[in-house]
Parts: sequence; C-alpha cells; structure tokens
Amino acid sequence: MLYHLLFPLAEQFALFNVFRYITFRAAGAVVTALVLSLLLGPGFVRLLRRLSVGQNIREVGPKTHLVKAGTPTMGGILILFVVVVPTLLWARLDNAFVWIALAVTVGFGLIGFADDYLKVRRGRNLGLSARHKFLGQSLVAALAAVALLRLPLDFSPELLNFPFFKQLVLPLGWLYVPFVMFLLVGSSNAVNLTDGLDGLAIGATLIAAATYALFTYIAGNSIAASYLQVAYVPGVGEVTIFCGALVGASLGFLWFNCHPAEVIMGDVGSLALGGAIATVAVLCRQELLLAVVGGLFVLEALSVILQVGSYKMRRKRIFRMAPLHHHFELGGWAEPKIIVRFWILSLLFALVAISSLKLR
Ligand code: 57M
Repeated sequence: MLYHLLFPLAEQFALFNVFRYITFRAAGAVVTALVLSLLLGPGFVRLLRRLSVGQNIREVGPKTHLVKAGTPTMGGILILFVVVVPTLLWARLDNAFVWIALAVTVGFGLIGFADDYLKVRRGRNLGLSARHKFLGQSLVAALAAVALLRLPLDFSPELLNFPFFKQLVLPLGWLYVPFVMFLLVGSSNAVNLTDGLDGLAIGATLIAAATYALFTYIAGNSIAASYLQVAYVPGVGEVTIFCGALVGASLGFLWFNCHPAEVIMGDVGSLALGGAIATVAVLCRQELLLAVVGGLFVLEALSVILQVGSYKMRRKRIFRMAPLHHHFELGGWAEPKIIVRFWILSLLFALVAISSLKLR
C-alpha cells in the first residue's frame, strides 16, 4: 500500500524513490512485523489467558510437558495478523503472487483455527477430524494451483525445475495440481508435527522464510536469475516482502514462544506457516528445493511415517517416540538443547539449499 501511496510522489520528494526497491520494502516488512509482534504480544497473551485459551497436553507424552498445561495457545492468530498487515503495507497490491501467498496462509490458518477452537472448547485434544482437516487443506491448495495456472503469465508454471541440475525440466501437465496439493498439504502437516517444543517450529520457519526470501528475490530479478541460471519468474520479487513479513513475524513470535513458552502457536499458526513456506516455493518455482530448505520438517514427518509403518508391520518402534524431537526428549536431552540443535540442523539445510545456486 505504501508503494502505491508514496512512490508516485517520488518526483516531488526524491526520497520516496526508495519505495521502488524490493530490498527496502522487504526490510520494512521484517521490521514492521517484528515491532508489531513485540507491541501486541503481551496484550494478546493476556487476552488469551483471560479467555482461558489454554493448551491441552497429551497424557501419553513426555512427562516434562505436563507443566505446560494451560499455557495460552492459538498464538498463531497474532502470527497471521503480523504477516498479513506488513505484507499489505509494503508489497505492491497489484501483484497476484502476493495475493495467492496471503490467501493460502489465511486459508490454512482458518482450518487450524477451527481445529484449535474445537480443542479448546471441548477441553481435550480432540479438534477437527483428520479427514476434514485434510479435505480443507487440499481444497485451499487446489485453488492456489488452479489460480496459478489461470494467471496470464509469460511462463508455464507446470514446467518443473530441478535444483543442482539446471538444464533439466519436467513438464507436469495436469499433474501440476496434485503436485502443488502434495507440497502444500505435506508442508503444512510437517510443520504441524514439528511444533512440539518451545520455539522449535517457529525458529525453523524463520530460517526457511529467510532462505526463500533470497530465492524469490533472485527469481524475480532477470539479471540475478540469468547469472545464477535459476528460473526467471517476473513479478515474484514482490513475494520477498511476504517472506520478510514471515521472518519478522517468526522473530517476534519467538520472543514469546522461546523456552519456557509464554504462548504456543496452535494449529492456526503451524498449518498456516507450513502452507505459506510451500506456497513461496511454488511461486518462485523452486518446489523441489523445499525438501532441502524444510529439511528439518521432512525429518520430523519421516520419523512419524517410519514409526507408524514399523509399528503396524513389525509391532516394533524405531524411535522411543515420534516425531523425532520426542525421541531425544525421552533420551534425556533437555528441551532447549534439542531446540537449538534442531535449529542448527535447519541452518545447515538452508546452507545446502543456497549452495544449489552455484552448484550444478
Ligand atoms: C501436532 N502437537 C503437539 C500446540 C501446537 C501420528 C502422530 C505422530 C501425530 C502427532 C500429532 O498429533 N501431532 C500434531 C503436535 C502439541 O502442540 C500443540 O499442537 C500445535 C501444533 N499442531 O501449536 O497447540 C504439544 O506440543 C508441545 N508444545 C510445546 N511448545 C510449543 O511451542 O511444548 C507445542 C508447541 C503441546 C505441548 O506439549 O501440547 C504434540 O506433540 O501433541 N502425535 C504426536 O506427536 C504424539 N506422538 C505419538 O503418539 N507417537 C507415537 C506414534 C503414533 C507415532 C509413537 O511414537 O509411538 C506425541 N505428542 C505428545 N506427546 N504431545 C505423543 C507424546
């Protein structure tokens, strides 16, 4: 919005020329999201507490989690607010990619909200049924894929690029829609599974969003894209501002969610963030890189798949408990140690992903 209000005045006030630059507006989005979180956070946590929106804790889990009972949950509402408002403030509103990113984030957030709301109201860990959640997520993801295919673009989104193999392109045709659904729904659920320790999911989201900020910026810049031989996606540079808002919102939420957490994001946060990151990956046409950028989320989800598979087939567990962070908790690692070590892993995954820019 600021772009549309202030950039036209650049002829009178040369200073307003800065609004042309994506880097300036992305930095503005980071700072706005962070400052808004810090300003609104304390009041919001008090409000959640007053409304008794407290976390329910599973009895079968690590006993160390029982002290968390009653910690305000649904902090993801604040995350959504401080992603949406700074994006609307700093991004160009005539950019369809930005609207797709916002729509998926809010759409997944609403599904998470319904889940959390039911859990809190019923006072138990029983939210939306897995089937309803999955149907809702699939619908939002399918709409996003169809919207992308119908946009008047200079390129064909269904041509899949490969990281590290820059000459390789795979035309997906109509399979593009289920592919995007798989990415968005998978990522949303993987972040959801990761969100089981204070600050774990939000820290890893921060790293993934910052990494994709770099990729959206490069993909949207014809010179940088051609120099680094990545797919040029005209207009996707604006999504860097959305990524900036995600980074600021993650930092701001981490302020309150770091151990011992004053607030927990709930599904309204985790489903939305997972959907947001995957949408950005799709928009900048670095879909397969998502498995690397979100490597930690993939490991957490894989641990559940392996554990459930192994238990069903052999009646034996592979991990002490899945998702993976519980394995280490039950192994005696202190919660902050697991969190920080998992962040380090996330950072490593991000660096590998960034190295794909130069390696081929
Ligand atoms: C999300 N939710 C957290 C909070 C958060 C198939 C199975 C593996 C599914 C999995 C599952 O249900 N995952 C869904 C996990 C929960 O956090 C809430 O959920 C939101 C995210 N969706 O925002 O609202 C608990 O996590 C802790 N927490 C923190 N700090 C935070 O900042 O401490 C969350 C955020 C919170 C709090 O304790 O209550 C969760 O873990 O439930 N199920 C599981 O993860 C369960 N695993 C399991 O049963 N494993 C089995 C099989 C089925 C694979 C096995 O290994 O044999 C474990 N969940 C818990 N305890 N809590 C079991 C033990």
